[in-house]
Amino acid sequence: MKKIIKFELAAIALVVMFSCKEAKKEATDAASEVEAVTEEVIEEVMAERITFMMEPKSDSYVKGEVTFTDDDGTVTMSAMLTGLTPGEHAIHIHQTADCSSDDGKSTGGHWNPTNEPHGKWEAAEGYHKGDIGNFTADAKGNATVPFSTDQWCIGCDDENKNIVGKAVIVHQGVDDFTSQPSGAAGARVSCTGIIQ
Ligand SMILES: [Cu+2]
Ligand SMILES: [Zn+2]
Repeated sequence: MKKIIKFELAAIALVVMFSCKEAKKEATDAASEVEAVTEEVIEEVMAERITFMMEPKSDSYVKGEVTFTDDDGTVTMSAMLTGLTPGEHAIHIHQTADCSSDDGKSTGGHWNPTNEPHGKWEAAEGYHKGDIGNFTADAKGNATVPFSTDQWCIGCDDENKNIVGKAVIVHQGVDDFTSQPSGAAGARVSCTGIIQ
């Protein structure tokens, strides 16, 4: 909001500066330019963005930050994690935003509002809305996980899309995309609730 006020002040300042008659047209042009920039900033602020801290579970050291941004119907997730063992791990959205148990099982199973089998994201045989998949941690145990989809939303009325009230879980193991109901990905090593 600070930015918007600053732009409005700039607009007023510009109008005052160019108030003599010859400069009037110039002032109008400058003012409308400032107005356009202000509108752009407002749009940026309106884009829904929520960030959560992931906490270690199952005696792990895995923590980090996950951000969800809803930009015109496309939700982008960006997770930055540390404390992993190097190599591949699974990451899912589970059904309940409750990380209270030490093993992360308080989050329940995979978020699956459409009642499909567990699988690889967008597989023809079906997949859960929480089946994000696997990512790779580097030799230091760090990872960045990018993911984007128009099948999620942040706080909309469509319960088949709404990720609010669910949880993000990182696993010690790898999702095999075939074992039911959750890909046999092993212990839940990091957790956060998605709350608005
Ligand atoms: Cu999982
Ligand atoms: Zn699943």
